[in-house]
Amino acid sequence: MTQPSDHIDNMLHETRVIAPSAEFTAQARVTREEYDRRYRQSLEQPDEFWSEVAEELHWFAPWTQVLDWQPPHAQWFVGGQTNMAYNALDRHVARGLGDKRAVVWEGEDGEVRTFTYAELLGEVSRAANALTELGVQAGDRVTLYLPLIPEAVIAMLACARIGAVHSVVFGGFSVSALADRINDAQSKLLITADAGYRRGKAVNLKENADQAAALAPGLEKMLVVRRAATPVAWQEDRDVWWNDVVGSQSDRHGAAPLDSEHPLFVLYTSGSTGKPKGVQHTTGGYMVGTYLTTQAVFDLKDDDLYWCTADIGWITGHSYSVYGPLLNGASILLYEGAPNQPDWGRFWQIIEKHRVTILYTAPTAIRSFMGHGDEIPARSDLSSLRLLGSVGEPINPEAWMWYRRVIGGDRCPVVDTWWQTETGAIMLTTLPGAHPSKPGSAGLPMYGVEPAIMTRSGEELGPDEGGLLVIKRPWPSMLRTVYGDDERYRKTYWGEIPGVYFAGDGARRDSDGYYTIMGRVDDVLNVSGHRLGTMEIESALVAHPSVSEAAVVGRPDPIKGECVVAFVLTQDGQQIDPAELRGHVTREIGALARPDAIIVADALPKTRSGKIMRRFLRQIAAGQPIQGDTSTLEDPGVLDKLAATPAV
Ligand code: 6R9
Repeated sequence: MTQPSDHIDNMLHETRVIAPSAEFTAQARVTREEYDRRYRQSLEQPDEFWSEVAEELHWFAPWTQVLDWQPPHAQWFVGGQTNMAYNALDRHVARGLGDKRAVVWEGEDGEVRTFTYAELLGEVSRAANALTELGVQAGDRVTLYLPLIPEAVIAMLACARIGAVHSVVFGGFSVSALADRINDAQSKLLITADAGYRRGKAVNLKENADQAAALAPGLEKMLVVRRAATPVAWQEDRDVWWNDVVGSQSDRHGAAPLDSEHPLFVLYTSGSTGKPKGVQHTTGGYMVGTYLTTQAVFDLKDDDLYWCTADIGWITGHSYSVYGPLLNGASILLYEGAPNQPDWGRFWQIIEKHRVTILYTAPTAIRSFMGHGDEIPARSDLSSLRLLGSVGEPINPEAWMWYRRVIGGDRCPVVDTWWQTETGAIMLTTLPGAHPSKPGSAGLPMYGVEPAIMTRSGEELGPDEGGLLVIKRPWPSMLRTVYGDDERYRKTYWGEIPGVYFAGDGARRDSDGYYTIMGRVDDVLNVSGHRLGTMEIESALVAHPSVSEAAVVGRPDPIKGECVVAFVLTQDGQQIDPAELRGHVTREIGALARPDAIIVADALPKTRSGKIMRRFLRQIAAGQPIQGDTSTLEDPGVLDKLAATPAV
């Protein structure tokens, strides 16, 4: 891991402040006074605070202790029994919301499917009965490899309903990425589809699933949703059609009362070293955290139509496309396809057609839209929108301003929400009716979140000093462990700076208490809002027969935030075919990891102890002059040579 300096330079000086409008504040769920009071209560009387929130949800048995903190292991709502799917569905049907729209889904081809809360409960119950019939029991892991279709949400909720632990793998991931995740989680069942639509083409998921299954000896069954009517290979003793086994079940199912700390899901994310980590979340705390943050941050009201554009393969899709809004009884919109299908106006047409009121998307998408000009969104009526959100990476102030002006009509507040797969729920944000926004700055801590900026040695830094973002106390929706590797959990999150949660991001806090995120400090890239470990991409590169060594760094990219730059050494002076190598990385990991630039080198800049100095590679990749102390390098001459080598 590279050692960032203790102080991180502060490059951006943004001074614009945009206050919420009087109209928005007048109707907002949370005012400034309310935030101040509840935030103070959440830190000073955490048990009372969290009990009040949790009591709004249904528990089959009450908890006896709010928090049991045995650092670095936390248990929340100890002894309580609950069920995520019950709270997301049955609870609303029981309070008379059965006929309210839960999910409005639009396929890339324009097909629309709508489910009321009562209908969704029926479908989830059928799927839960089917999973049980297939032999899935509470605690078993189930891998999902699906396009963003209603069955994906139904499958997640069905797992939650019976206490099976879902592990959703993004449908854009490759065979080997899928196989690794099935094996690491020891899943018995894989739920997939024949294909999914992406940019007008049917992408054959079953084919990938078949190849992954061949590499995953523990996998017993494959449940296949028919989405695209594409021909598929079939293994009679293993494969079952969703329609056959789910369609024939009863639409009644009693949700299992589960321990508050019963695992809800595992989601794999990139870390700085080694293979992806299975981030483990549990039931009660995650439920309370996503429930509270969704209503406070998105100012949710009964008549909202809320759209989070994240795929369920990412944490944002878990917490804010599915669980958080359904826990609040909201109507959610889901869209299967690409933002530019058939053209860059698709999102705005969807908003106009369905009258979406809240939009939550990523800076990489916002920058792409911005690059295609103001005229395209201007063609659609966006007047239904009342609130905008951003997540996934730092949003540059110009993109923030564009989002507010062109999409939000200068009327909608913009919330920039900082959080992680590991945090489960939003940690830093402004609340739309309570706080002025500062473009580029995430804002203030959510309830119960106690952040600080520290040096590597644990010294707290003051206002406007850049350092490492840490969280000083446990919170309900935090990860509980790394699946199958608790040591890695201890070391990565609570061992870097002893006693505090280490987020891996650089940040600073201004004199108003607003936090601005300055990007990752570890060897993790953020490409289009998705975390990719440099290690993983390097392993894929060296797995290619003509590559002997590889180093990967990120380069700032106007649209993607960061893009992948690969430095490779060849095996015995072999030729590199760049297209071939890019195809290889796409096959090994997925298209997100595809290098934008490849630099074929004779040597990499290494210290005498053999550590690659990625700091210098980052400068070379960005076309910057070499800065910093090169004296620890074995051969500083390597740098000039690399800088003079054109990328392919
Ligand atoms: C939710 C999610 C987490 C990393 C995180 C940080 C970056 C996310 C951000 C942001 C600046 C924001 N990040 N939101 N950086 N401002 N509003 O994206 O989770 O995929 O685990 O990524 O993303 O670097 O550490 P995940």
